[in-house]
Amino acid sequence: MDLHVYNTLILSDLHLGAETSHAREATRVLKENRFQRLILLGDIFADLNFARLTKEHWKFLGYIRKLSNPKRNIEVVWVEGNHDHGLTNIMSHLVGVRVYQDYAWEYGGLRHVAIHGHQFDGFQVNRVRLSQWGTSLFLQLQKLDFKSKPITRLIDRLNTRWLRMSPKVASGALSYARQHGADRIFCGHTHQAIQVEQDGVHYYNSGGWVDSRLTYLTIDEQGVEIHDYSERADDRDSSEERGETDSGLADFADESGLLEDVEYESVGR
Ligand SMILES: [Mn+2]
Repeated sequence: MDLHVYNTLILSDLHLGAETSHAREATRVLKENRFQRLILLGDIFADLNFARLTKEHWKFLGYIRKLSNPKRNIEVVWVEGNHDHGLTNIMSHLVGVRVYQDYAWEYGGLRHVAIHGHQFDGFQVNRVRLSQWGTSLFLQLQKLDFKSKPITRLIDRLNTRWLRMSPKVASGALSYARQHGADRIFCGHTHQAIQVEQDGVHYYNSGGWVDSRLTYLTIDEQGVEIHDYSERADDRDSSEERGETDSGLADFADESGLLEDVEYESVGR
C-alpha cells in the first residue's frame, strides 16, 4: 500500500456493463491509493442496462459509495460522459456522489478543469444518433445470445472505439481551457492516456479501463502523472473471490458499508 496521499486521482471510461470492463482492477486502484479527491471522469457506465452489471461491477459501485461517506472526508466527483447520460441522476442517489457536466478546482495556484471530452470529438451533430444506434444494435445482438462470446466482445469494442478522436479532443480541450482560463484540463473519452502542452496550457487524458492498457491520473505537488495499472503476481490468487451464488447487489451493500454502517443515511452533498 502506497501511503502517499494524492490531492486528486482521476479515472474514466470504465464502461461498467461491458464485458471488457476491468472493474476489479479499477477497484484495486482505489483501494491501493490514498487521495483527497476522486474524479470519475465519465463513461463509468457502458449503457442503461443494469442487468449487464456483474458482481465485480457492483463491487466497484459499492466501493465508490463507501468512499463518498462524509466520515472519510474524500470529495468524490462524477463528471458525466456520453455513455453515462441519463444514468447520473440515479447514480448520484445510489452511490451518493455529486454529478457535474464539468468540474473546476484550484490547486497549487493553478486552475484545473475536468470534462469528459465528447464535447470536443468533432461529431457533435451525429453523436447522439450514432451512439443510440450503437447501443440498440448491441442490445439486439445480446438478445440473440451467442454461444461464443467473440461477437459481443467485438461489438463492445466497436461501441467504445468508434468515436475515438484523440487529437480532436486534445485540441478542443485546449481551446476550452483557454476560454475558461484553466492551466490544466483533464478529459477521458478517447481511451488513450496522453499529455499535451500548448502555450503553457496542459491537457491530460486519463485513458480507460476496457483495453489492454489500463490507466489513471494523479495530481500532487510533483505535478500530474499518468499511471499504468500493473497487477502484482500474487493478486490473482487473493481470497477476494467468494461463492458464485453471491449476488451483485449483496456485494454492493457489503462494499458500500451499508451492512456495517447503518447510521449513515445522508447521501449527496
Ligand atoms: Mn465517452
